[in-house]
Amino acid sequence: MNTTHSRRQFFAGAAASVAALAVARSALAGLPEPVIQTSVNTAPPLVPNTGRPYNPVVTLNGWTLPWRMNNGVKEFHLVAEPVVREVMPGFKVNMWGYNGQSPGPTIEVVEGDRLRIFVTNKLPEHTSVHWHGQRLPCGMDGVGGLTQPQIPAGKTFVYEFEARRPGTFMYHPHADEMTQMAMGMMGMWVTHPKAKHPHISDVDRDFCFLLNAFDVEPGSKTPKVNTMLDFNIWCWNSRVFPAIDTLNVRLNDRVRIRVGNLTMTNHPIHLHGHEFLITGTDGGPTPPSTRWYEVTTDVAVGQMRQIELIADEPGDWAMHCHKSHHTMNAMGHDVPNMIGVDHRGLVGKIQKVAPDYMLMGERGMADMGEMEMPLPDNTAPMMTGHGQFGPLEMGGMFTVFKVRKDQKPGDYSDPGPYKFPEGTVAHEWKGEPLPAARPKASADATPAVAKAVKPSAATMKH
Ligand SMILES: [Cu+2]
Repeated sequence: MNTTHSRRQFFAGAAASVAALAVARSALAGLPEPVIQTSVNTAPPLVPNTGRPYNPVVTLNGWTLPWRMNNGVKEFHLVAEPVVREVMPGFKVNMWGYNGQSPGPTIEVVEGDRLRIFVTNKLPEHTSVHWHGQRLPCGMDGVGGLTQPQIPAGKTFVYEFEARRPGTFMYHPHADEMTQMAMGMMGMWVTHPKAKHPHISDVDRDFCFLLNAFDVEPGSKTPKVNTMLDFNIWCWNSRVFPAIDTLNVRLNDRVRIRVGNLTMTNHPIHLHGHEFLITGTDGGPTPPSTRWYEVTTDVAVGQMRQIELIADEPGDWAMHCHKSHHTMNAMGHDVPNMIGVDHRGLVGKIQKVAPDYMLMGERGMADMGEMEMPLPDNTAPMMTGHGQFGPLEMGGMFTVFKVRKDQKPGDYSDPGPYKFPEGTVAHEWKGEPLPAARPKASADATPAVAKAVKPSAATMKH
């Protein structure tokens, strides 16, 4: 992180604290002080020092909301408000979120906890909070109009319920949902088991993040909220590669990763180098007899998935959505196929009249990762990121699962690039050229498959 960036964070932080103070002094006397987060970095796990103990999660590029205990009730204070989220350095988006960030903070509680959650609405319109997946009294379910009056702008509502079952959950508005979710209003919720649970294992590392997506025209700062499918910024916790923090673990750690999907499409989440089990879904922990190993799991819209694995292969393992359009950033969709066309020098001229114009390279698209073509202000390059061997040509929903022998227990910091043991990296073959194996040409040029499926006169009669 460079100095300019830190300074910007400092000023943003100062402004946010002033805003929080102003609220605390007036309308919110008696409520828990709202905690505002100014950093986009992954916060260390929040080890509970009040309430019942549990093994905390780590939220990628996020944090856990602190609480206070009040006569045996855990009290949280969420503030729904406009925020500016740094999606990647140099690319800031006007979003709506909670307590200074989108997504909002992760809420972590223990099965059986009695909860009181104050929600202050600092948005320009009404809102509500739906506690996605929870068992709770119907009037606490947060569906504006159906189960409660909307929370008007400027007002604070209170939700009270008990965390009845352990698992991975989410929260989001059930009020002007299309707008408010397209603007980034959402958060994760983890309910830890109150005692040893037969279907929940103790893990060494427990990560969580949300899949979310935005439609931000290159050069603009505010998402378009009417978009149904054609999003161009594919995020994990409102960040895109290479600005999504890596998941850093110690060799042989048991690792749990919780993923929730609040985009408008499904995301097959793929991990390299390891098989994993689905140990939890929306409905809670899965019975072990229902589990099988996979390397990709599809997370459908509105779903949560918990995957679990032993990280027993050291290395820098890619972890990403397997839809290739979701591992690139803005401008990936409208470019024509220019393979074979020489267009050198054209892009700069065309961008003068059409700032978001980009061309696919004449040899494929890899040039775009390498050259970091000139971009309009405030957007994310379509294919970017550099590894120790060169450009990655990625973006969007992509990060790295880093498994290291010497990563200390409890240390979540990035260990840097993997040191590959000598002789274990794919490399150029410098020996004799090998003869290329080709199918033998025959006099009859019809491919074998076409021949096999060609219906015979006999079968056509039926
Ligand atoms: Cu995807």
